[in-house]
Amino acid sequence: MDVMVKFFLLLSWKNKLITIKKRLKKNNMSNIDKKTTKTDPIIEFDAVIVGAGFAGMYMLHRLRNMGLSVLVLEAGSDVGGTWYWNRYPGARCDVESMQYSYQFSEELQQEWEWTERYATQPEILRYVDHVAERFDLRRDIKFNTRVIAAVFDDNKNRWIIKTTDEVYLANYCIMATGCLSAANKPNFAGQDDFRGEIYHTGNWPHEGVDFKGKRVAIIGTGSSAIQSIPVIAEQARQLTIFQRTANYAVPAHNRPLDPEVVRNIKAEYADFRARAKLTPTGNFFDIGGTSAMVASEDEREREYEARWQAGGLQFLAAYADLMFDSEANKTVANFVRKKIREIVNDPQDAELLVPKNIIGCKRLCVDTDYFATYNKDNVSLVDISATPIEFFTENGVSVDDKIYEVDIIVSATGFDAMTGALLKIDICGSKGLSLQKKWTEGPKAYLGLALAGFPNMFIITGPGSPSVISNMLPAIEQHVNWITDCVGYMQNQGYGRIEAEEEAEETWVAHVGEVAGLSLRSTCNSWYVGANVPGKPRVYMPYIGGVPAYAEKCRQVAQGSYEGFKIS
Ligand code: N01
Repeated sequence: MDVMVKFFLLLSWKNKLITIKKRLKKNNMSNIDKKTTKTDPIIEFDAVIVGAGFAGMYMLHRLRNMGLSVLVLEAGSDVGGTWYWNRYPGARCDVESMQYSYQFSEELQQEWEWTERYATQPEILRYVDHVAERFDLRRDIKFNTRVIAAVFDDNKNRWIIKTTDEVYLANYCIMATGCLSAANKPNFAGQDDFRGEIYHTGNWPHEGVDFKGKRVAIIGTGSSAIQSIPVIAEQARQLTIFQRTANYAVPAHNRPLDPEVVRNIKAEYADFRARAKLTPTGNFFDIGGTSAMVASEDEREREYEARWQAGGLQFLAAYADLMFDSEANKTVANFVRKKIREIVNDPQDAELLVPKNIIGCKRLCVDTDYFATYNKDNVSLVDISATPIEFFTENGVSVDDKIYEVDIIVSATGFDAMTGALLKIDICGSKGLSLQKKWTEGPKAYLGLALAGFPNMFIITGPGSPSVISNMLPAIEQHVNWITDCVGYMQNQGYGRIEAEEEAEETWVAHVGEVAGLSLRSTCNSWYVGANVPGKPRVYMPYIGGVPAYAEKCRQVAQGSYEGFKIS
């Protein structure tokens, strides 16, 4: 959209606003009948937060406790964000539940009882429901409301935020839109011709899908597919998996939580959390030796085997150089390849399932019976690495001139990660600068938190912050705490406008790129670099300099009166 169109849009909104009955700050959502879609819009808030996942919920709690008027706008019909949408069979978190939870309230973390080492998606939804009730969050969340545009008003230093029905004003606009929330739905030729059902794992129907007796296709072999394939294979008559790139997965060894382990962690939860924050990914992992290349072959095998038996993502914490030295990486990749060949009976399938690339470059998956599922009679694998899916027909999927007839197609094709949810909103900052334009060559953000040219806007776990390569819950809390302190500082000092300086942003973005270049993580076609979405600029998006260094940088910026920001 060009600048003039934006200008007229802005004008039309302003005119519309004049006709809208003004309600003053301090109004809260309890005055609205949330059940009606046509509300008389409350137009002015201190802060509008977009998204009611873990990030938006905690942001609301913090800002409201400061006495600010806050509204959360959420497209879904309830809280939960990624866990609200990702209801596919087998969905569960691959970060251990005792660590994948809020820590801002000691009472909350003491009272909540997780049942399994890795929480299922329904259990996580029960947890977010509990949090929403406990902190009375829903009264300030407007559900079924999608934000379609946000424009900064330079004269008033505030945001004009447009949903499908309404317009809101806010001094601060905080994007809690999630890193993995915009589904990547490849446009397969003929998909409208297909007479069966098509689902995307990231947008799963609430009523579930009945696979019993059905012939099912799954496209993709990322984390979502790897979790859902064993469960769907139990129900479907025939399951055909279309694999473009083989993926590494390590066993979860999920189990009910041992009450004694829980008691021990809870007895020193704050300390446990503090120790986790000292690790590169913010997870309390058993971190191994400094170099796989220094260890003997026998030592390495013992170490990898012990970690394989222990299960989970800490497998890759065996040695500190695994993600930096390709020879070290090969030792652990070969270990997993050997395991895959041992598990999968059919040698041809096994070879197709053995990944050829760097382990940990794409996100490591954590599985339950994934590779063993290929030994089932009703499961088959189709290699589409050289011959992609050509088109869908009325009754199936065509690859290499062969039609695979199916009743249901499951697209486990992932997300337009980190930038997709933000770019879906027409965001226009100071002096008509659009986010689309700013990010033409890839995302740029100061600390992954704020954008030069977009005053009074914050992004929770945005590109350029550890976010997706760290434990998301503490990452969210760290950002929310930082933003809360920043807004508090602005209020206390009587300031009305804060904006990242272009130079500070450029320096940070260059640092993010430089650090990424040191790691093997940036060397493959992963969603971390945007490779899964055709036409997306290739930039390594998360910050991999480690959680402690990142948190220290954020602390220093705040302590230095928000160094790198223009404040007025
Ligand atoms: O998505 P993905 P995901 N034709 O992008 C394939 C988090 N998560 O939803 O690798 C054919 O990883 C694509 O192939 P390729 C976690 O961070 C967490 O599984 O691009 N195939 C790939 O195999 C994870 O990393 C949890 O060649 C196509 C697959 O689809 C992230 O979400 C659970 C294609 C997509 O894999 C994303 O995981 C689930 C096409 N046109 C997810 N386009 C837990 O906490 C894509 N593919 C457990």
